[in-house]
Amino acid sequence: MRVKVGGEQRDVRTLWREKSTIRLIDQRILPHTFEITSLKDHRETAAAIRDMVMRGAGAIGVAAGYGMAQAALEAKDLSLNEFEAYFDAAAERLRKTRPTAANLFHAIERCLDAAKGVSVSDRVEAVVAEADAIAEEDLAASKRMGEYGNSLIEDGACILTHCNAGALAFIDYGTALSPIRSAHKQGKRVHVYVDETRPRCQGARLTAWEMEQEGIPYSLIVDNAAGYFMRKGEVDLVIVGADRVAANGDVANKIGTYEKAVVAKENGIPFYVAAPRMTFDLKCEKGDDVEIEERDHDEVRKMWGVDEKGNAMRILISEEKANVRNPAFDVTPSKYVTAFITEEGILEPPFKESIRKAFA
Ligand code: RI2
Repeated sequence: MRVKVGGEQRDVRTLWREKSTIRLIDQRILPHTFEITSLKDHRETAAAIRDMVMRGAGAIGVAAGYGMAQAALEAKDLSLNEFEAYFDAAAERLRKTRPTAANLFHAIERCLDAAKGVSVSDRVEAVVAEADAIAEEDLAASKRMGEYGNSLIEDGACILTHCNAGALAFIDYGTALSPIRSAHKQGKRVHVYVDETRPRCQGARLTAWEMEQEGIPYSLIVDNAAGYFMRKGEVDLVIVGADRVAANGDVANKIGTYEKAVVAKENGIPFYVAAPRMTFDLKCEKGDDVEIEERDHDEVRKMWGVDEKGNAMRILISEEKANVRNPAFDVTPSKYVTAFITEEGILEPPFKESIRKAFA
């Protein structure tokens, strides 16, 4: 993606590998501060996934793959038995970071499968190559989702999106925002309604920032306003990303997605989910089988921001010990999904068949 840093335009990926170090944009401090940070070993990478230094299903999948590559490199001088024990423990550590996004588990399994060579050095080489391949595939998939999804966007369209399924949620381009980028680049006039997406405000902090960087017209709205604009006829289509799609087409995505989908259907507005192969979990039969992450209660009680002098701060907005529930995701039943935008094309209902045909 193109970003403006200190008055200069610069092309940057969300995260990348430099030997055994991962370099990435620190998403916790955007949009107020743009900073590239480093993760030196797989333990730091696991902590960064858990603490959401980077987030988004695609990005955490790539980070998990890179984390496996780091673990392999850390163990390169061990005996074969010791290597296996170290590598399996690293996989377990990375698996425990965030439970919902399918990409994370697919990436770890792919790296475990790659580590089958006879010698430790063969295994290290294969794992590093696999991690790099995952990143490049994700990049190619998001570009293709952009091209396919662009065909669904008419000149003048108003598009609602939830959370951040943009370049920051991937290596670049994104899922839901990739078609919007393509449409804008092609000269179509689009307007994006950006849900703020409490509690972590990925819409307000990240999607709005991406729209600013690209010069795509948008309006930031509070989560509660989406229904208002849909009912008024000001939204032509909804595009969201996904953290896991079950074999029957049920979608686990950021909390609040379900409500948007129901209101879209009620108002006859198409509801699209943009997701690559790595987000589909064909072993998961239905959405109710997806583990939904519950996060820290302080995410609901408090908000992050900067004061008028630009100093970062976190403020309490409720009773200090307010009783809280904080599910990070919800499940949208497939009947509310108009179609999936994937790197294999647009998948239409019946989804059991179209998903199996595209990805089995
Ligand atoms: P991609 C986010 O979760 C949201 O659920 C968002 O829709 C999804 O990841 C985007 O992932 P979080 O990681 O579909 O910010 O773009 O909690 O890969």
